Amino acid sequence: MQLKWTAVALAALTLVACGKKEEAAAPAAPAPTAAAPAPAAPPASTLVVKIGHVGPTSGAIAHLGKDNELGAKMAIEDLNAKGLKIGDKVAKFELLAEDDAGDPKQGTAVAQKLVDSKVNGIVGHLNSGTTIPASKLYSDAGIPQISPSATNPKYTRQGFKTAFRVVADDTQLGGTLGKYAVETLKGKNIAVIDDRTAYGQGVAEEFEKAAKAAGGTIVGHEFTTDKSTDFNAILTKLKSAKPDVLFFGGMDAVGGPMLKQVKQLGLNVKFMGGDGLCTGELPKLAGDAIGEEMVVCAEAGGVDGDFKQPLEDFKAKFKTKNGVDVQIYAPYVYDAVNVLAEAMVKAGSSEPEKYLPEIGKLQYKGVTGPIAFDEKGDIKNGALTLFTYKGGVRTQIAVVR
Ligand code: ABU
Repeated sequence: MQLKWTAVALAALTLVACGKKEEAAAPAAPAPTAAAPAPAAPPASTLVVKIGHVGPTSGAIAHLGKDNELGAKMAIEDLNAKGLKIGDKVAKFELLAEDDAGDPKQGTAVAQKLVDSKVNGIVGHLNSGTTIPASKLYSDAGIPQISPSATNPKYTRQGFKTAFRVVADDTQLGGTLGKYAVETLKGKNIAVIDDRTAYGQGVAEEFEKAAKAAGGTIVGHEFTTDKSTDFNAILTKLKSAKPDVLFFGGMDAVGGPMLKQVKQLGLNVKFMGGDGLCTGELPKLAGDAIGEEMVVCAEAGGVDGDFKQPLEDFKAKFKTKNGVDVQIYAPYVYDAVNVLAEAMVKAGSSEPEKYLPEIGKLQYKGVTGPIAFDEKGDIKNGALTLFTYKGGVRTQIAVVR
């Protein structure tokens, strides 16, 4: 669970980060001699395929953006090592990685940059708040987009044929967690805080609906932002309502400091959250306020049975290669890139309009389990994994559908 962003990982990212890195001058080639002939130009039968990736690799959740980007880089390396053929050409995949800082405006700016670069497909963005506005640009350009982590239902409900998602959505996440709060954790008085982002607000509303439907009472719902650090006023107000469960709709960068203040105020609650909270980084952000089995959260995907081993193998390879553990969604990014490649192989083309129809027909066996899409572009039969933290380590409770 050690989650330091090591020099190894940084060095790995440097190789791929930002489209602009691709423009860096290559070292001068040595003059050809009899002993060292000039390197051969790529054969004419090579097809360059550009995959765009976008996530917040700067800002408060940069650890999650970098996690996703490393998943994309691993997929590109593996695809190139396989020498995949698209039609009669050997594909050479290139990663154009961009940083949206989790900001909707920056998200659309980098999306336009990738559209202008004529990428063949997009994996991203990480946040719902950036994925949804960017999806209009990709749709207008006809470029297939797969989000590995944006869970707001709206993303796939805009009628865009180009939008796909390889994780469950907030209806399933919030709904499952709301029911779990009442039926399993036996919560009666439930408090809710959300960060007013597309993700935080959406997942909190779904949680609240499901908790009420299961017989729980919502004793208060307060609001914060995705940049806040002081929660004393809202926590003090909620404390007076004597909650036994507190749900937070937001990301770990805010949830960690919030947990510290929950502890300082002596609030005795089960602290719940969706996938944005459920990261490997949370124990570092919350310190000893993480408690022992006090936090319950869910990842918007999950595997059981025979599918467990491929995911474990991926996580081990990720650690070896990058020197850091998977935070949460890197394996989903890895699969999303491979889904795009598989659809191109099936179509015999990397042209977006030719391979787009193949994405919806795929039955892909990924490291995160089987992937097939419904008519909206959402994963069929998506699973969730419930986690808690024991001894400061993210520990699986159950996989649920
Ligand atoms: N699903 C949590 C993190 C990303 C998002 O949906 O904003």
